[in-house]
Amino acid sequence: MTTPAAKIPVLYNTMHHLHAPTKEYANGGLVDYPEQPERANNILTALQASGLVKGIEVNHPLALDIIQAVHSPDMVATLANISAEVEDYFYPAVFGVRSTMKKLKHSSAGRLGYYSFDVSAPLGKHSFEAARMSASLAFRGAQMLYNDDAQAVYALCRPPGHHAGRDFIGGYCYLNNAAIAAAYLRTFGKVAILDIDYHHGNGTQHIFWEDEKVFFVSIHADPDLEYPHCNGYADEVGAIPGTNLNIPLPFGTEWPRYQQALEEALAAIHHFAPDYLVISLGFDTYAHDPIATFKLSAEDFGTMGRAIAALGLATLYVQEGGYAVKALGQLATHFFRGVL
Ligand code: SP5
Ligand code: ZN
Repeated sequence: MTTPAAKIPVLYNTMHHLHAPTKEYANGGLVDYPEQPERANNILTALQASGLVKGIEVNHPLALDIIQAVHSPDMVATLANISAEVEDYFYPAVFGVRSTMKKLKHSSAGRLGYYSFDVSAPLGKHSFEAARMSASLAFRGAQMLYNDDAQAVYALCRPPGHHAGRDFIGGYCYLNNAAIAAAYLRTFGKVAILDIDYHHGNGTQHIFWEDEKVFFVSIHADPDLEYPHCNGYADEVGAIPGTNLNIPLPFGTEWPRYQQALEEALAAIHHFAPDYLVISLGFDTYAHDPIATFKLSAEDFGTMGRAIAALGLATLYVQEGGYAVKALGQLATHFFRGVL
């Protein structure tokens, strides 16, 4: 094996441990919360051992005005306030019908439900701080790309972000890390976002729906069958047609079909000719993911990394989902070996 030319900076912070819900609601009962702190630990440990990366700890909480460039200021304030006040995890349960409400009132239960689209993003005492630090990693990565510090940077974000829209949270996501990075980079040029998480990135799509400088492309399980159900269909092409591309795939998709979709996505990105590329990187397309159905192998992630890097673009990799907790280190190692 040859020695890699340059190590990939991996941006991390350990305070995500303080955000650790234990249960989520599913089908009439409670099940273990899949989005656990061990996910990020295992990835970092394996990457450090691989010699492929250079770890950089980021400790700077992201300025609120940078978050508010992407998210509704009232939502950000609501999440911060509720998070600071709660003792145990607070779950949304009443989803006010927006069109019937004159004004959003003070009630925390009313407010959290108003800003939630599902029941899987509970707020604990440190959830907002953790989400804010997670966003800070992605933002720092974007700055590093702009400053030409590296051609590829990995933000090891947790909690994930791609289900969070301008004014909604859900799907284990609070602040849209990839979107915050892309919104910064878009001030310097055109940005493509490629979302390869198993689930459609409905939040990211929402944030850039009307933005012709940001091309959002997502490969994911068909929302007719899979979460988030309401978005991710192929006919969602953006307010300006051609600025949004959804490639939904059937349950059980294996590598040959996935690779076709990836080639289609990469060709569309090449045609858009962006100055920067942001990857919403989910490992839940893995064959043994406990909540998903695709059938990719660890080696396939290496091929994927190589294909993305072959575009030759300055690229920020932002961690999203992936719940085969023990395998994540191995998957990330394959992926970034492919990138290098
Ligand atoms: C960031 C991210 O990957 N969020 C995903 C949130 C998905 N939550 C709902 C999953 C429901 C899927 N049900 C599958 C049952 C498998 N036993
Ligand atoms: Zn996912």
